[in-house]
Amino acid sequence: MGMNRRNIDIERRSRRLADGGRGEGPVVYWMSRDQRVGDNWALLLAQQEALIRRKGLLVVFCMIGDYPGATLCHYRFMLRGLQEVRQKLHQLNIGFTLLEKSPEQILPGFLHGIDAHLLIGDFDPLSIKQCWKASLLSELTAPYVEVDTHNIIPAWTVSAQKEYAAYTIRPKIKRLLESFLTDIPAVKHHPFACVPVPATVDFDRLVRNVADQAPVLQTRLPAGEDAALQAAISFVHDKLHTYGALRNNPCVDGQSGLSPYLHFGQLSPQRLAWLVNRSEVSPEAKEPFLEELVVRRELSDNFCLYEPAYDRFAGFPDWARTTLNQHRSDTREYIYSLADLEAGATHESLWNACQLDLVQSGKLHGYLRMYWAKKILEWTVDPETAIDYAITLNDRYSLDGRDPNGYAGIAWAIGGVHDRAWQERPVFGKIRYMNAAGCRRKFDVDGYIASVLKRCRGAAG
Ligand code: FAD
Ligand code: FO1
Repeated sequence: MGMNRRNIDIERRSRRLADGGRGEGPVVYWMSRDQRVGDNWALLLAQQEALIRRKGLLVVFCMIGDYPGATLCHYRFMLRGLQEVRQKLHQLNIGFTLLEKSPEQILPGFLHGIDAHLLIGDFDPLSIKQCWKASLLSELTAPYVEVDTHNIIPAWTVSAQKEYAAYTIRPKIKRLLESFLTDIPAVKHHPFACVPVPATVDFDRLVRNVADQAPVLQTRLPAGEDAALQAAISFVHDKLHTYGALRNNPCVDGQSGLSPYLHFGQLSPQRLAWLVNRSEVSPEAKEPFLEELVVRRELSDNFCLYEPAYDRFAGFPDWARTTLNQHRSDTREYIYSLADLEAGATHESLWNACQLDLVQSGKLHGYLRMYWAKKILEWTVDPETAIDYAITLNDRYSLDGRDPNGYAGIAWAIGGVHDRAWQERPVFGKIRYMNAAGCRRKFDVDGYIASVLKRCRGAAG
């Protein structure tokens, strides 16, 4: 790929957030969402600018200890991934430093101190990131450019508004996908040294401490971008061709299992889609997977980017808020507290098995997630409590939690977001209904429950 083709590919995924005075120091990539060296358009843009201006290149990660909903299990997975990032960057003569402070507190001073030439950031629609970005913009002196390297087509390019459903965003994505779904160039060895930045934290000790304290999960998914790419290649080679048929059956391992890698940015969705497209699997077999990976995932980012209330009742569409309001005073046959739900102590054995599975393995099968969240609507006093409990449990226990896919998924299940009105019934109103009987018609519920109990009893030892 010639330099100009490469430049165009890199630059059209970026947007300038602020002008400013370019310092004499290194170009800085503030890494947050996309925690990988390979297939990272933000890093590629940062390197391109550093090469043109003959500057050093530094990657900075600002780690906060109280990321909303995160537990030690999540930090262990993330930090192991960041260890690999640091090592790969070192081999490329690119600097890496982890700052143990919130970005809006530490970045302006840090960048000023090293007289940063330019700041590159990666795109993330979540409100915590929007807050970090807004406060940075008010204090920065260097220019600041944002790159969407989490979506194949940048979220702001796909649509300038909140999309109603998959069928409204799909044509907008399909029209652009051909031109954006390209191969991704590799980062080069960087010829200009970056002034060594005094490490503010003993990174390896931090990783060891977190790893020692975090409870062991059953999934034991190996973290990091090398393992992520291996898992992606194996999925495409071994499971893609049966994905369409098996993906809704929790009793078989028919889904990719790649969401933690995608959530922490250890795997590029573009690389995954590229591998799928290049595989010799039939187009019909590719379609259902690309629909989820590209359309549903980019629809979730669109929802969180353009709906500030993505995690609240106010974010539900009008028809859903109306119908849920009309059924507020319906009798709830069962009411459970957050503690009841967290302990999987309800009257329904399938739901309890789902919750046990989620807690023990840090993951719940995509089909069961829909049923799991909908029952929380049915068994709590009101929809506000339901969305609050569902988000709390999903973010606390799921390795792929704290993600736009989760907020959109829960809003879909409880608030009809991206869905349509269904047959009206108590409590749900016209929100799509799901129950254990419906699951029994789809898969071997008793088999699933038995497998969870066996697996978890084994873990309980
Ligand atoms: P696969 O079926 O193999 O799909 C591959 C990838 O496509 C996924 O990793 C994901 O990035 C994307 N994808 C698949 N289904 C969806 C979907 N419905 N919406 C958006 N993207 C999708 N996904 C998360 O990443 N984090 C969450 O916290 C999360 N919470 C959810 C909560 C509820 C109530 C619901 C209904 C869905 C939720 N999802 C969440 C979406 C989906 O269930 C998961 O992405 C999927 O099950 C992850 O497993 P997988 O990677 O094996 O999926
Ligand atoms: N991003 C950061 O920039 N700093 C953090 O300390 C941080 C912690 C964290 C913990 C758990 C988790 O699931 C995500 C975390 N993230 C952090 C954000 C993550 O990198 C993703 O950007 C978002 O969660 C996805 O939108």
